[in-house]
Amino acid sequence: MQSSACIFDLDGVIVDTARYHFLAWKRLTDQLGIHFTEEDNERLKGVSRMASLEIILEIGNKKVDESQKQEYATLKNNWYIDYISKMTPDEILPGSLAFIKELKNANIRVAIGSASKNTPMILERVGILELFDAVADGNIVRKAKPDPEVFIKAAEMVGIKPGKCVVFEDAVAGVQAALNAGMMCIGVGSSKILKEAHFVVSGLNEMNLKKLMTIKKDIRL
Ligand code: B16
Ligand code: MG
Repeated sequence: MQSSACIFDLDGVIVDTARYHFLAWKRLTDQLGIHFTEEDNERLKGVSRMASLEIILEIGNKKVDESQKQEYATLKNNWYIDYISKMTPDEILPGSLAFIKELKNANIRVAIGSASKNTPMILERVGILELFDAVADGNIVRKAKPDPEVFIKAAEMVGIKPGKCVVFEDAVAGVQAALNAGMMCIGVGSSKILKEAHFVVSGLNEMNLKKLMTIKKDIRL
């Protein structure tokens, strides 16, 4: 497993920020008179901020101009930042730290590949910014998942070829991005939703190095 890397999506894999995204979007939709449910929120997972806003406006059947869109996205993000600025290390999802530390001890590179522009703040708040060899996020990529750019960038940053990278993802768009990057993908969540992933676990607490090596042996990219 030397000369290989594991790339982790952030929201929904290492921390559960989906509820904060939901609360912030809900504040906006309440203000705009759009009926927005937790089920609708599922469609926003792994999707960039502006693309999420487009989906919400489509749900509400609202047409607004570009400057208004920017204003709405900023409002939502300010509320979201209020929530995440209060996050603590307790919010790291079970098993994540132990698994990442096991990988590092085995000399496997670990990186973040997230759509979120708030990645540095979240990693810093939960105290794990220093743990990663590289952080590729919404601040440095131009194309959103399912485009592979964020994972390709993460691989480049750790100096490992895409075919030697394993991505951990909770969103359908993220799984597609990993496959588009030519990487092995382990879905984190429901196997009914993450059908395209090579293997699915319900959380990183189900992962360890031995299991990863067994899964890798069975998969030909
Ligand atoms: P921000 P991930 C994604 O993060 C979230 O899943 C998605 O819901 C969010 O809209 C997106 O980041 C952008 O986040 O507004 O903070 O830039 O799952 O790719 O880690
Ligand atoms: Mg995610």
